[in-house]
Amino acid sequence: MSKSPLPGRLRPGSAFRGAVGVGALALVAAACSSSGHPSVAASHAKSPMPEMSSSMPMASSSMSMGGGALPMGAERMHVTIVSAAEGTKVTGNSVMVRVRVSGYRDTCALAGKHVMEMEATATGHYHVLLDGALVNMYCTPAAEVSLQNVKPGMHTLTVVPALDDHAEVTRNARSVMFDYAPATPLPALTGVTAGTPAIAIVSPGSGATVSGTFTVQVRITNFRPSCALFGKPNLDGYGHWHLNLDSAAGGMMGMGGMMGMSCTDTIQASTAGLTPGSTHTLIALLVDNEHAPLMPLIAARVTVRIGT
Ligand SMILES: [Cu+2]
Repeated sequence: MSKSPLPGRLRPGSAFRGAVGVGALALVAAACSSSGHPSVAASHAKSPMPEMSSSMPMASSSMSMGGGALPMGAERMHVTIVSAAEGTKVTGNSVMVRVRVSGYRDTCALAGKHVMEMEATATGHYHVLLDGALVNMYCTPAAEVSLQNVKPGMHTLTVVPALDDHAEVTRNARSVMFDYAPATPLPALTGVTAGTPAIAIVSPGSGATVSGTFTVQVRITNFRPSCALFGKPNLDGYGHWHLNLDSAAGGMMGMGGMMGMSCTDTIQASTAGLTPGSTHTLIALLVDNEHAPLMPLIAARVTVRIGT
């Protein structure tokens, strides 16, 4: 996989930072685009977001980050940064951001699910970005962001309301700057070389029935999952994994169907929003720090039945 950001390759985050500034435009542009997710992963492109190289990188990338048209009501999804206060000096090696969500119900249980048009903006979660790069999705009143591999100095945290399919309401994003002045700086992590990375699903087993909240366990080899590196520049041999429902080829680098991401060998998944008796495919895929799937795709799949 690629090393730290290559010249000429836009990081999703750096483009997103621009997109926040043109949020209103992005919303209009997204509303005009056809619905559905552009298939990024399916193109087997090396760059996670090839459409960024188009002649309108900002509008195009924000549409891509939005995963297509934003449904009606998305403009009512708001977030407030309760803390940290603007200019806060952070001497520890993580920063806590407290968030209040309004206009929608904050939940991770429906992430990656197809939620009907009229209800699509009733639920969602929020994304946290560090210096414009996506760290993770959250559905709790507070989010802790590691400052591993972050240089001392001023940095920007951005909180964005997100739909269940991870489409971002960029117009309603909120940002705060903080001053990272570590008392005891973390040693920087550097890339490692290992064999060919692999991932396997240990449980549930093929054909298993799953209900409510259930655990998906994987076995990862030749790869170092790291939560501290979520959203940081890529390092060889490091990343994490995403659990997707039915597809790894949706918009936003395949994140349209993402139920969650993990840096351990388990993730808690939910059958909320899925029809009892239906069958679905769970896909565990290895991704880099910037959330782009490793290419060629390294993924494991298991088909499960949704219980009552
Ligand atoms: Cu991720």
